[in-house]
Amino acid sequence: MHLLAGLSRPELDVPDAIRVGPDAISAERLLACAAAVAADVRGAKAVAVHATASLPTVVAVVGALLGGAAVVPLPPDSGPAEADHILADSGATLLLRGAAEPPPGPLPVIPVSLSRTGTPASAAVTPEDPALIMYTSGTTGAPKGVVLSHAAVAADLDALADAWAWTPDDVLVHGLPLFHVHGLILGVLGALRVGSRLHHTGRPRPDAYAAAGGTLYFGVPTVWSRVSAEPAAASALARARLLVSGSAALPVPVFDRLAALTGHRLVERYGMTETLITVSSRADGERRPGHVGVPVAGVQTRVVDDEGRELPHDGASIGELWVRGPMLFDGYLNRPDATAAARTADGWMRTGDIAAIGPDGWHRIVGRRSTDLIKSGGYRIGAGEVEDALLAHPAVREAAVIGTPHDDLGEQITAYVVADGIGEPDLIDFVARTLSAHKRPREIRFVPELPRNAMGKVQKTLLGRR
Ligand code: MCA
Ligand code: AMP
Repeated sequence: MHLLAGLSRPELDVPDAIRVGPDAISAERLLACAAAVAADVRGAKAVAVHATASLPTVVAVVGALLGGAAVVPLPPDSGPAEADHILADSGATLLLRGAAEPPPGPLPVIPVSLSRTGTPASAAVTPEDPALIMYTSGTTGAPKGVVLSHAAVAADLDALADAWAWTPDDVLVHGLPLFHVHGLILGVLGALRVGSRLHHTGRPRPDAYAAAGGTLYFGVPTVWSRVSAEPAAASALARARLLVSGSAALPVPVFDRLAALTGHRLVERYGMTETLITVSSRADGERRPGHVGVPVAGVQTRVVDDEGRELPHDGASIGELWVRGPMLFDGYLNRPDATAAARTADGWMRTGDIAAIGPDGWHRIVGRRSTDLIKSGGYRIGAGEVEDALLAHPAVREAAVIGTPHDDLGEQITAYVVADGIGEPDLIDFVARTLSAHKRPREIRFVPELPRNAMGKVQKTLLGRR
């Protein structure tokens, strides 16, 4: 079955089947617009998509997939170095983008519009072919390209449709960015595979969620926290069928407030770019605050100690979570070393998350192994990348970046910097010119020196206390 099989469902045969912000389109029209893109990309192995939250982005992604090219979503606010890295590393040969702002850049640009159509004809793709290459931060260095096959994406979306009883009768609502797994793979390709209508609200604002009148809602914990702070918006969601949270830990008080305001106990699910979504609570099952649920169809999980020995599923033994299943990535593009380090020979992904599994199979995520991966507003940010951006400023002598607790964002990026003659706003601006907006430090604490151990390594665990 084609990845986007749901596009032929009669439920999508309406003029506003797929809405993004102010623009809406029927599935038939989407296929016709995407066909023009598919003809343009035919023969290309990978194409980049300037992934604004807009309908042309959806047309570009569908067109590229139908044309047999792997999609490389480019965050629209990427800094110049970030964008150059993604374009060069991915091997993308074309850049697809809405017609509005033709950019300078290294690649030929294909303008994508809602008025140009072609004749639908899918290229021959096999399930093993790459569907997407998603760039994601590691603890150090530039983001790595996560290669996800058509088969992996299809397996995950089918497992989620099963877990969430997601059908063509649903109307999916969210306002998440279209360059990550959550907003793009689950939030767009999921709807187009299941055949449910999609209403993307442009931004994930509580009032927009309330006005959309959907049945199935996606959000990161920051979004749900903001909804829970607006009782009028929250109560409008009482009419929905299912509210789903993911990408970071959902605080128990937010779960409780939403239950009181909406009557819904949120479904929480867990995943990562490299594995897609592997664990979730179910539409037809219990919802347990502070827990992320049970493995979705086809997934095996285990927790292991530092030597890789499996720990008992007793709810108390805490170790690294490993996952295995048909939705896992093929590897990091051009990085066999990093792929080998992340995965065992028999196919387990070492997630880097610390978890406990109960005797009933319920998973609880306790934290991360490394302090160098930060989750802020649901975005994954590598400390090393931000440190490199800070150190590029001539006034900065040393820099160490950590995540510190933040009521709204879960964690905020806090930088400890040894520098002469520069202030906080100027340094934050400097980073913002190099990296995407969400990678900017929220706070810079200037210190005379960084705490180091006898080997000279910065002791980040001591930093949060300063
Ligand atoms: C931000 N601002 C700043 C700074 N940082 N200003 C000065 N200094 C800073 N350091 C500005 C912003 O530009 C914005 O301005 C305003 O402050 C508010 O920013 P913020 O608090 O960040 O809120 P926001 O812009 O409303 O964004 C919150 C958000 C966003 C909507 C929740 O973080 C978001 O879209 N997160 C989703 C991330 C996601 O999709 N992750 C999925 C990864 P202005 O208002 O002027 O713009 S995939 C994944 O994790 C897996 C597979 C999974 O499990 O799903
Ligand atoms: P990303 O690659 O951006 O998808 O980030 C993946 C990481 O997000 C995981 O390794 C977890 O640390 C975190 N994550 C995703 N979902 C959850 C959740 N429900 N609870 C706690 N952490 C989560």
